[in-house]
Amino acid sequence: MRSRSSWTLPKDCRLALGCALAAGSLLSGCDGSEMTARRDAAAPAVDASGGLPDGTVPSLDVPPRTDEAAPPLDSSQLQPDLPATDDLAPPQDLLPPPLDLFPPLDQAPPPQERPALDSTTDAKESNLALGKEASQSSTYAAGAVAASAVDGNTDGNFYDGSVTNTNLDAYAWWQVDLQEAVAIDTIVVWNRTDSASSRLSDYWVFVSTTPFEPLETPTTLKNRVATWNNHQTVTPNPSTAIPVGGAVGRYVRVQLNKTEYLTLAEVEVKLGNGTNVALGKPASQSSTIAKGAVAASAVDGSTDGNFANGSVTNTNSDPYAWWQVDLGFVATISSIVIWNRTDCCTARLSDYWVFVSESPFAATDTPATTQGRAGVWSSHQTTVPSPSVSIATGSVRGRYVRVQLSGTEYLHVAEVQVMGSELPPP
Ligand SMILES: [Ca+2]
Ligand SMILES: [Ca+2]
Repeated sequence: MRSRSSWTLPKDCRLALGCALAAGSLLSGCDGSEMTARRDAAAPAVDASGGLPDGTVPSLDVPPRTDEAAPPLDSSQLQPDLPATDDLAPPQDLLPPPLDLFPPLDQAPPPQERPALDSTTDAKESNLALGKEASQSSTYAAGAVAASAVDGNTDGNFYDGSVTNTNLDAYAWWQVDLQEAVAIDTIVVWNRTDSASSRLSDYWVFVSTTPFEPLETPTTLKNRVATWNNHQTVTPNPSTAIPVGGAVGRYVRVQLNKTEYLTLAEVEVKLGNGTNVALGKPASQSSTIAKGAVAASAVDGSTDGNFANGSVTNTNSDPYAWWQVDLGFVATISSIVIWNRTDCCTARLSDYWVFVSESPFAATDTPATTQGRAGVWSSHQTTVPSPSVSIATGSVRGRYVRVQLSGTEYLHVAEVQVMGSELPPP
């Protein structure tokens, strides 16, 4: 809460000081009335609706937040429905084909002939399992290795060489090590499509930061501490998107609930946005130009960029002016959303850096000293947020988030949202 009685100078002095400040480019693009408006907003005279002193209520044309703009696609939208091959296949097709029916290795399509991904970078961002180390309870044939479910190819035709296949194991399983604990939003399981798809009709999905042991079963895992579980009894046709709700884990296992061959075309692990872990956390900045423009204004939950409405930060014209927040814990961060001031001076936020680290930043740190530091994630932004920009961070780990200008200028932000999830202690 900011003080409502912080300004005690007579009005004439207020205007004079406001003009003087404007003349010194303290608030370039704003005349003295802007400072007056700001001070009036902090004075008891302002009405509770946050209206301006002249009685009008500013309207902001705020586009929807980018993290809400794209609803997750339903897997059925991604792939046309395929015929239920089980209904068509004769009973003997329910067994894995004899080895001589497997495509000879020398005839298997070389990797470069597989469908090309639109963008390797984009695919890695959307599917964290891609290319990670996978294993399974056993491997039926050389062409059906565990890695086939993380090769980026969802083709479910076994003979195209991108489908896994275990032996007829009790509680056959497949799993992947993501190499880092992340907050998972969705796991998409892609089934074999050419036959035998009904083998994947009763299975579990587990997520944990603790590795799964080879002999663990759904019976033991569903009660294991700190292990997220989900029981599926619908056959993916060809895929099922399973909501995980931000459960944090490094290891993902798909395991049958019976003795059966386990075949998977692909398993995709998609990250969640998490929640705004910066909300209400301790924030600081290089300096504060006025009591109403404190660092906490950027983590108060209001993205209102109108300075007069009292939810925007403002430093002095400092060299490498900065704002930062301490999340209070190490989080896995998926994106950082920066909301700009909107009533004026938006171009001040046209050349800045965003830093993330597990270690605190020093007050004297500059972009030059910070950007190359070990353990610091950094992003250089040269586009003015209008009014906001969502900066994808992959799944970076960090506790401290800093926004810092590249030069000497006033820094003001309406809000900084750090989307992510708290990580359990290592
Ligand atoms: Ca595959
Ligand atoms: Ca705010």
